[in-house]
Amino acid sequence: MSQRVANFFSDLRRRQQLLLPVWFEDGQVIILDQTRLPFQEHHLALRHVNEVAVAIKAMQIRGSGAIALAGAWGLYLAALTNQSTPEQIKEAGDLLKKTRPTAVNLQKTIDEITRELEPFQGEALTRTVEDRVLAIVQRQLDFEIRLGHFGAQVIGDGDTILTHCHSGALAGAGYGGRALSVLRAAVEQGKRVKVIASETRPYLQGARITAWELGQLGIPVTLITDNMSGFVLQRGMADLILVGSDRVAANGDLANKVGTYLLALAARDNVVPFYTATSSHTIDLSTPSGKEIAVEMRDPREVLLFNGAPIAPESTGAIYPSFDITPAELISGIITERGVLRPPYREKLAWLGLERETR
Ligand code: RI2
Repeated sequence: MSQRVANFFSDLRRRQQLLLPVWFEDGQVIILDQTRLPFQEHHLALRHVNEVAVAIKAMQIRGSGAIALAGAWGLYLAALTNQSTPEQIKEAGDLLKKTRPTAVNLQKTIDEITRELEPFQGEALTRTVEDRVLAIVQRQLDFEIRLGHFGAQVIGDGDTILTHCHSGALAGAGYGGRALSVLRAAVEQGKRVKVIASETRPYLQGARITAWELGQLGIPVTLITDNMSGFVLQRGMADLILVGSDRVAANGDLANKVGTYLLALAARDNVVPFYTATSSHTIDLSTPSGKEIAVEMRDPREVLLFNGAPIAPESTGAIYPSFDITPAELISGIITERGVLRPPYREKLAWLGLERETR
């Protein structure tokens, strides 16, 4: 590993309160195993890109930003392998892209690192991959801080924010990911906020990870089961809804953790603003609408078992779509690193997405 990578992380660590989901140390990708939170802070040391792919698939690292960065460091591992070639790095990228198909950040990050590597070999190849990975990590962190700043405008002093799944530092680059960057920035601006987190069956990202991360930040959090959101909104217990995003289609339709669509419907019925926090990297202009977004279908056993124990008779079937699609017309605003977009979205997203590609 170059001294530059070591310096990069020691500099990141010096910054206050960064919760890093993934980093690189002593020739290994280190991830905080999110399946063990909140009861154990256990780290995995991964030495091969295949191990990184397994960890992403197994949700040991998850969240659209964090899996993109894990994938990036996985490619760096591949590039460090003796006599690796651009073709081998591309193959490693193809393997990583298959792990979680819906979160476009992972796909775009892999493409960005593996594009036009053909002219490079040996140390120049490793160095090129390293340059790209470090630039991506830094950019993602900058995006989080900037989108947090813009998003904090929609948060009022004393607001209670309802969130679903976990869209925080451990799902991103370390500041606050998407949704929790907005809350973190609001608190830094002196606003008092409270959070209601839905548990997010079946992986319980809300109960286990959002609650843990907000605890680290000192932000009060109240847990509800997923089926309590309608009650909470009808009774006026939340001022706004704020979720992350795995992919935003060209028309503004949003793919996010399954259950988000129901929340958005209940938000409209109760006139509660519904926001997603995202970045230009998550806008997918090549996907016209939510209908064309590939939704990851996970193993039904993840629904039929809870902590390894069955919760239904053996003969019961199950499905597990990991995401659902919230139509653009249910979204009050899309928070990005360039500002808060208001409907109609199509032209604004096109500008932001294209502008990013030419930056
Ligand atoms: P970002 C999660 O999926 C959810 O969809 C969640 O909303 C998103 O990733 C994280 O939000 P999973 O990886 O901050 O836990 O990455 O299945 O937008």
